[in-house]
Amino acid sequence: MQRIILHVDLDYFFAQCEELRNPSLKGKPVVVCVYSGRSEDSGAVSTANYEARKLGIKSGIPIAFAKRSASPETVFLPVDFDFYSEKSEQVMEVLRSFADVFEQASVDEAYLDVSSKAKNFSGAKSLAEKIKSELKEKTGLTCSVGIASNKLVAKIASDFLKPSGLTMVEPRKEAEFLAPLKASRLLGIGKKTTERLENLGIKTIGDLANASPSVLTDEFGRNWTDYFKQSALGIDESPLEPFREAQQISRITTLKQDSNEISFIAPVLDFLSEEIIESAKAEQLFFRTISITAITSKLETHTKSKTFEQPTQSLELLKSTARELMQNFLSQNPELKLRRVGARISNFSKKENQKTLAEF
Ligand code: DCP
Ligand code: CA
Ligand code: CA
Repeated sequence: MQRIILHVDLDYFFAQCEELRNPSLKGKPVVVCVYSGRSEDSGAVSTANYEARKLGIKSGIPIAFAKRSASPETVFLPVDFDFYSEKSEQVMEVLRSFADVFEQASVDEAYLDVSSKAKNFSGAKSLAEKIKSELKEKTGLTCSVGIASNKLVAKIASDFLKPSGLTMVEPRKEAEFLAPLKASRLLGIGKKTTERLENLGIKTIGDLANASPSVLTDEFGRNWTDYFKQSALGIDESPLEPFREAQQISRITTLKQDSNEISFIAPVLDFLSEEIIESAKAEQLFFRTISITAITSKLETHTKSKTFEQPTQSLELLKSTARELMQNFLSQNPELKLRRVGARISNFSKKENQKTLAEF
C-alpha cells in the first residue's frame, strides 16, 4: 500500500503560545528568551514570531544582539516551559486522533501515518486542511503541514511554506521537490559537513543526487555516501516510532517558603532527582543533559543546563549536577528568591554508549 505521511510542525511555537495568552502581543515583534542569569541580557533567543524575524531576530542568537536589532515595540519575554508543555500536550491529543499511527517527534511536531484514513493524496490534502482548522479551533494554534510518501520528505515539506503552510509532494516527485533545496536541509548535514560538501562543489540536494559516488566515498566513506544518495533522492523507508520515549523527564515543585539558600533548596532537588531517575529507569532511558529550573518570587523562569559526553542514568551525577547548577545560579543572582524549583533530564538514548547519526 502507498504510504501517506503527514508532518505537522507548529508555527513559531513558544512565541505563538505567548501571543495566545496575551492577545495584545499580536502584530508586535515577540522574542522569547532563555536568560542565563549571568547579567541582565545574557542568554540566547529561544524563538521569535514572524514580525521579529523580519528584523533579523531568530532562534539561537544572543539576546544582546536581538535587542540591538529590535524596534521600539518589540517585546522580550522569558521562556515558560510549563505553559508550552501544557499546550503541546493539547496539540498532540488533537493530532493523534487523526492518525492511523502517530509519532510525536518533538515538543512542537509530529508524524501522522494516514495511509488508510486518507486513502490517496488528494484525500490526505483535505485531511490536512481539516487538521489545521480543528487544531486552530481547539488549541488556538496554527501549524504547517507537509504531506509525502515518507518521513524525510514530509518533514522538509512542512518547513517549505511557513507559517500556516500546506505542502504536498506526490509520490515519484520527491527528488524533483528536493533538488533545488540546500543540502543542509537533510538530517545529519550540519555546518562541517556542509563545508566539506561545498568544497566538492555540492550545494543543493540535487547536486548531491548527481554527485559521483566515488568522490563522495573518498571524502565520507561508504555509510555516509549511501545515506546521502538515498536521502537526496527522497528515499526513506523508516517507520514511524509510535512508542518513542518522552523527549524529557522533569519534575517541578513549589518551595515551602521563598528562598535563596542552597541548603534549603538542595534537598528539594534531591527529592525531585530521585523521582526523575525512577522514571528514567522504568523507561530504560539514559540521558546526557541535566537542567534545573528556577522560578523566582516574581514568577520569572530561569533554566540552566549541562550536557555530558556519555549518556548516563546516575542518580549521584544528577543530584550533584543539579546542586552545582543551582548553586551557580544563586550565587550569580544573590538578589533573587525562588518560589519554585525543578529538575529535568533530556537528550536520551536507550544505551549507555549509543552513537547518534552524526557520529557514525
Ligand atoms: N527552540 C529553542 N532554541 C532553538 C530552536 C528552537 O528553544 N535554537 C524552541 C523554541 C521553538 C520550539 O523549540 O518555538 C520549536 O522549534 P522550531 O524549530 O520548530 O521553531 P519555531 O516553532 O519557533 O518556528 P517555526 O515557525 O520556524 O517552526
Ligand atoms: Ca515549529
Ligand atoms: Ca519543530
